[in-house]
Amino acid sequence: MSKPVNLDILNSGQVRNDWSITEIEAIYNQPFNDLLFAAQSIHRQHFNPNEVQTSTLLSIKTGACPEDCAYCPQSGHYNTGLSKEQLMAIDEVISKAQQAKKNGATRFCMGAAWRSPREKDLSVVLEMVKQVKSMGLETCVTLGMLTDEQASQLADAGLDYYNHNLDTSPEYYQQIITTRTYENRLDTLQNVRDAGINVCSGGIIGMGEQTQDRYGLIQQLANMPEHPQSVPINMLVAVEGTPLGEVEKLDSIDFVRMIATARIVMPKSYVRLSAGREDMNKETQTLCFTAGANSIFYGEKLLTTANPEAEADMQLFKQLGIKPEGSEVSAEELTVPVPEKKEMFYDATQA
Ligand code: SAM
Ligand code: DTB
Ligand code: SF4
Repeated sequence: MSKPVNLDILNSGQVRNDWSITEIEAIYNQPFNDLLFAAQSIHRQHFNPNEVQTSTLLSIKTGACPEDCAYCPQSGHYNTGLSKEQLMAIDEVISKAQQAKKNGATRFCMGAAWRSPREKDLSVVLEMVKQVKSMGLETCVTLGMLTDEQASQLADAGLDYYNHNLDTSPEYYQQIITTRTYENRLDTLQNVRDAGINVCSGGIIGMGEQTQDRYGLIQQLANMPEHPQSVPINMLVAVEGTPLGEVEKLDSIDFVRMIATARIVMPKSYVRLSAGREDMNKETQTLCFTAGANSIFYGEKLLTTANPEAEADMQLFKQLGIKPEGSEVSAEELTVPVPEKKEMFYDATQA
């Protein structure tokens, strides 16, 4: 029989790497107001509660990915109407990074639909990292699996963060991806950590998983040798043509519970309210900030799907008195002009 849990101790904000499923389950399922109070109290011990970090995403190589991730519009295994693109030119990436900086983002994240980078592609990405960093932006890339050698090359180029998600629990994982294993993912994260790069790792909820799988994902992240410095919690963006295109929509309270649980068990990590905001009202997003989310993807596009307009985010920040972290200007001063015509891009959810 497992030990009875003491919620006061679990909610106290100790930094631990030995969380049991029973403990995580107890945190996640406690009365909502207690959960929010604990998460917000812990959040305040380590962060300014009125600041949110802003990262802008760019897909530098889109589509035709050899992996079969069931949620992903970019997998070559499914027909989502997305056309295959070449690796973007360095100049184009730099001009997107300049725009992101002008709009107030402090981190620029570049994503590529690869199983793992080929040497000649990696050398181009290394140059992108160097140039984006020299503009005074933090850098993040997500390129699939990495060897230790590749991780060292990225570290030498000055990369700040590497994003590689565990996505779900080890048990549910087999239902979602068959072309690479959970172990492969943990190995890549180990290589990134060993190279001294900050780890950005989280997952997706709303993929038809049981709540048990959410506890399992949190347990895997929180019991790593070091908590990931950044933990993106994505709500599935259901894309027609993928195996998860028709999955039932997640309840927003469950999403907030997940954010709060991540905050409580990983007190010092940035918890990112990630994909899925386009489908959330401002009240749900506000609850996520109260629950300890302190990072967002900022800018009208994620990788291939839509994200709220920068203007709408700044409007919400102003209403809430939130300042974009590290930005030289407050949300009050920051005005992002709404483009007359929204820049045209392929939105995989609108195929
Ligand atoms: N190919 C690389 C990889 O998988 O490591 C990098 C890009 S991949 C798109 C980055 C992450 O985006 C995935 O691990 C997944 O967690 C998230 N993601 C992809 N499609 C999504 C969707 N439809 N809804 C929510 N999150 C998604
Ligand atoms: C993460 O956890 N979420 C981002 C980022 N890391 C790379 C990606 C979300 C992708 C959503 C679907 C799309 O736009 O293609
Ligand atoms: Fe490829 Fe990454 Fe999409 Fe999986 S999540 S199909 S690895 S781009």
